[in-house]
Amino acid sequence: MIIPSRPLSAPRTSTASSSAPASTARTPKAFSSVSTFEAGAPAKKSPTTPVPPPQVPVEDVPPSKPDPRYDGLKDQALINALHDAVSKHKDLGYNGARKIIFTTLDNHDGKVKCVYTGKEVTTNKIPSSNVMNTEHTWPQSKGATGPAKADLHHLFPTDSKANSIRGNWPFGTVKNVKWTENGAKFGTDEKGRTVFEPPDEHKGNVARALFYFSTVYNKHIPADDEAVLKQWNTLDKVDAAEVKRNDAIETYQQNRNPFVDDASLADRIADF
Ligand SMILES: [Ca+2]
Repeated sequence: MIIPSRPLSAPRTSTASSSAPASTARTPKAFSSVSTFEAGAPAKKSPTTPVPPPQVPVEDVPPSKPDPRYDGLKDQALINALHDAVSKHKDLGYNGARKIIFTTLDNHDGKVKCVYTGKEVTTNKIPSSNVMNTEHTWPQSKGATGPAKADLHHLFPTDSKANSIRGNWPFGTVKNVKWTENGAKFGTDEKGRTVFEPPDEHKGNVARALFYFSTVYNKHIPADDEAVLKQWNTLDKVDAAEVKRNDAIETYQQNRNPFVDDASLADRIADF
């Protein structure tokens, strides 16, 4: 993969180990438990009627009950509690994760849709990478490696061209458009930063995926990115399809994205 020469997100200096490699590690906590299962997977919910992909946020889903484990917590204390609660999960392996995405998780009536462009492919297997790819919302080149490379909570099907255009650029609001398709945009923002902007209906999903990733894998989100993501978390609220996907992922890897279960958690964290 060609990696544009832009700085990696900085480590959280207050907690990063001085001996940590110059990567994005926030704490020295080893990610040692990823191949284990949480005991007692929760019961599956009843099947729900498939919902069409919303062009605008559908009727808001009532937030699930506040989780008592997070009562009264904010900032790093909340991050720590969330990490302890959800980081343990099954490592599906990258091929395993991709197979799930293209054959069941994001396969609806035999079709898989790009979350950026809306393009669809008809498939019952992992398609050619010339057609559709697996998007790492948190890029592999910025730390989505090992178990993180196969973590379904931040993986989505994307058209190969759009996947390539996004590359490992940060997300942001495009002002000067260099490429656009179906609401997805690539270009520069008002500060001149090169950024990628997903279509409105995927903006909140991106934000909540990155909040999850930051929390589970101890990665810092740069301030410029975080400001936009928090706006998107509010703009594109959790809908039934996102809840259903969170439920389905739990059946595969035995953990949930708590920022989908309760989108207000993100506002209690001043600095991811
Ligand atoms: Ca959405």
